Amino acid sequence: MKAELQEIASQFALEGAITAIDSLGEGFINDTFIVRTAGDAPDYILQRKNKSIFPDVPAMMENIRKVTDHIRRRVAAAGGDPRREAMTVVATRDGKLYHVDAQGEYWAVSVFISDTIAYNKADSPELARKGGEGIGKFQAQLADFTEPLAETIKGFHNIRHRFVQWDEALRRDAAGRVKDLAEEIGWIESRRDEMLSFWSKVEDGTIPTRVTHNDTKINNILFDKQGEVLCAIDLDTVMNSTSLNDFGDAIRSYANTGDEDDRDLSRVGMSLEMFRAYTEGYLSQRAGQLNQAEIDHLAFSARYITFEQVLRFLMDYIDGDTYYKTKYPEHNLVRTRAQYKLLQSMEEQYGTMCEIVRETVAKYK
Ligand code: GN1
Ligand code: MG
Repeated sequence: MKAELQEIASQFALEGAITAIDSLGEGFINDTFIVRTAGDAPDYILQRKNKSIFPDVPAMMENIRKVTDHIRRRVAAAGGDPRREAMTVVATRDGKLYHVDAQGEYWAVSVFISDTIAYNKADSPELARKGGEGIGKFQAQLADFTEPLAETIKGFHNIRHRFVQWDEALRRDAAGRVKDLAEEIGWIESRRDEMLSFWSKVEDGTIPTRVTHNDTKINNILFDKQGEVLCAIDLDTVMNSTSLNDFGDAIRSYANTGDEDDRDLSRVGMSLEMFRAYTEGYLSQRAGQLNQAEIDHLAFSARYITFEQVLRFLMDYIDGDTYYKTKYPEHNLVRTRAQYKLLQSMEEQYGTMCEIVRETVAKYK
């Protein structure tokens, strides 16, 4: 494998000789490596992109290039350091944004930003506030981005589309698991109408479509050693969607007192303190730009995305674990239950969440 990785990495226009290639990170979808180089040259991130999940890797890489070029220009104009505050995609020696290996696998490279930290868990409200600022800034940097973006995964956060997949998964019952999941399936069905009714506001334009990251869990944000946000990474799902998805998905990640796949459900719940901190950071950057419908649905978006995540983990379990990487046979079911506990905790505290959003908007608008 080492020799093959070396061969693949050498297709890209890297500075400096390769000294080592190691596995990196916790992604559920792609395989990620760090390529170390000699001397002053930067290190690099090498990724095998999951082509069964991203059917058009070239279009995805084109999205990422456009968006990171735009951010780099904005950072430079604001007097920042574009090499640290933006992702930089590295092309192959013949100028392509990806390399296809002999097995037909797609590979891509970006510059590794050194002296940074990627957290798997938010351990303080201060970190959550900074994370909120980071995504707020990311959305603000892209507010004037007008180039078309490809839809890299069809209907990614579109619950109407997810319900079509869900109904098919139940009908297929590929792994014969449906009979044992009556309770869990009930969690999804009892919320179908409420979730679709939220989504119809996106469909009719009441809630606008913007450029969004779509995968804002905490380990997709890079912090420097002083705890400041440098930039958002993992831009595979950057697309046009509602900015609420980025807020909701971040709350799902930052404000969970337990782990995404906690077996101990007593650890799982939504921390109002972390919710408040993230909301503060986010709205400090975005309060003036969001319309009233977005503000009115900000708290609900956390329920929406967490519900969607329950559905997606359960659907993958029903399908026989074909989408997410799993570490043990029941992993997707454990994830389903842990995310459902988080959803219930959000539902219980929803009134207070709405109140916090109102107070924070008043402060920053
Ligand atoms: C996946 O790629 P990664 O691990 O950052 C997934 C997200 C899920 C997340 C759950 C393309 O994110 O949508 O919310 O796992 N990405 C894709 O942790 O499906
Ligand atoms: Mg990731």
